[in-house]
Amino acid sequence: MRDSGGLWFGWSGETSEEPPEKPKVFRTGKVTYGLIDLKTDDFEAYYGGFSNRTLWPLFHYRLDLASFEHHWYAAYRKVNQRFAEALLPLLRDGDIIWIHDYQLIPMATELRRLGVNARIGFFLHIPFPTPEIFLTLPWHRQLATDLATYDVVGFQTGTDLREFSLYIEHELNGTVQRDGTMRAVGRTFHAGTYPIGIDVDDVVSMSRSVEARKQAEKVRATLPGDRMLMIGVDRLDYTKGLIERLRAYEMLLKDYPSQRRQVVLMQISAPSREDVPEYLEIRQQVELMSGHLNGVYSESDWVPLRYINRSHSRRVLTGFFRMSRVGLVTPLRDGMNLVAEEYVAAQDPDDPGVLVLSRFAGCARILEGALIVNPYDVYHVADTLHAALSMPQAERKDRWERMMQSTRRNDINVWRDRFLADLRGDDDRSDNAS
Ligand code: GDG
Repeated sequence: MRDSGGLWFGWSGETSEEPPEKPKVFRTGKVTYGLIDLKTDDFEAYYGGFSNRTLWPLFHYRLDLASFEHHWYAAYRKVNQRFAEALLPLLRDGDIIWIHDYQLIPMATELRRLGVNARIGFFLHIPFPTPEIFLTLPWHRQLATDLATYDVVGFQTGTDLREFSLYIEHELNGTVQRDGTMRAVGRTFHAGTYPIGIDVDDVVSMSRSVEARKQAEKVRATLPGDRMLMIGVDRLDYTKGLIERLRAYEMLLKDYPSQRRQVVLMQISAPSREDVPEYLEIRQQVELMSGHLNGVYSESDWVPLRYINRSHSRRVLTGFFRMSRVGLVTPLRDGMNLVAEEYVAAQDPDDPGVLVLSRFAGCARILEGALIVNPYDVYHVADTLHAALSMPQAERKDRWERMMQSTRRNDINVWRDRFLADLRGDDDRSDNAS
């Protein structure tokens, strides 16, 4: 948008008892911003409630953590309606509209109700669950109808698209064609996979920046001899598999005593959604487990785990990635996971590190050269960590080159261009990327 211009519309980040009707509108460069405040109660039920305590756990296969509160759902619909009404006066003829993520599924329905004829696309950044899970949502039919109201619906992976197709065919008696054309609830639309990627050159240049190098050197100075660093960077979220990761690390230290004193794991977990009780719980579990692990395995001159519960700038993170022999990305379920691709792009081509990656992260389909693990099988993850730490340089280079090539082939520009081509209805509709 910075290059081509357009309108970015969304929540301002502010809530109040009596928010103004009209959005704040301002321009920076070629981009116009339209931002609305939300009523405090609506926001809590819409965002903290339905978005983050119903849809987020459900779509990540955590039925055990999902709550189905009817007033949350009512607020979800109301806020989407409010977004659509505030957006309407800002739309111009010829606009195409691209809606992002699970907080905004009803937007096409609301916009169509207001008479908007523009082409509207939707991209889901998180997984789409198997129908048996989706069906537990009391409003599954309404949300699926909302999705069918878009012209283009985009998913991260073939698995997400397959689960959605199964739902369309078996629950809505719809039809799904090989080219992604779907018919259901009286609507015809296109659904496809558009794996999101990163701005590779940006990450490469950040990782070589003075700031990144300076921060990495500071860490290096605390690691005597050839001690190796492993790194994990995730929002502190129960989908990211942090407990299982720490258990696997403990298993490594227990089963491979030669690795003790040789390795340090730096786990950076940025605080996230702290008002949601399940996030407080995962934080307490991680704190307990970290204390346990360091208590049992630390020695007077070596501490195995550095657990940091603060966010860092992306530039600094790239410096940490570059100096880490192993990148650990082991979510239990993840739409794509960009940290994995950033780890790859930040490596030194002459001496790259190894990526240990969950098969349940969308990017496992892209990053073939990673060591792929089942994060629930902590024994196997421990063995894989040992293999990663012992991997000869030639194999590390070979694996990294393959990962770097596919990261480039599936970068953020490819993602954007493919989605927008399909949304515009260009004739040469893109094939699904691999
Ligand atoms: C959702 C889906 C999907 C910067 N500082 C920190 C930090 N960052 C940056 C990372 C990365 C981004 O935040 C995190 O992106 P992820 O993709 O890893 O994960 P989610 O936030 O869960 O994003 C995901 C994504 O949307 C895009 O479609 O890939 O599956 O869940 O760019 O550099 N990240 C963390 N700590 C920091 O201090 N964790």
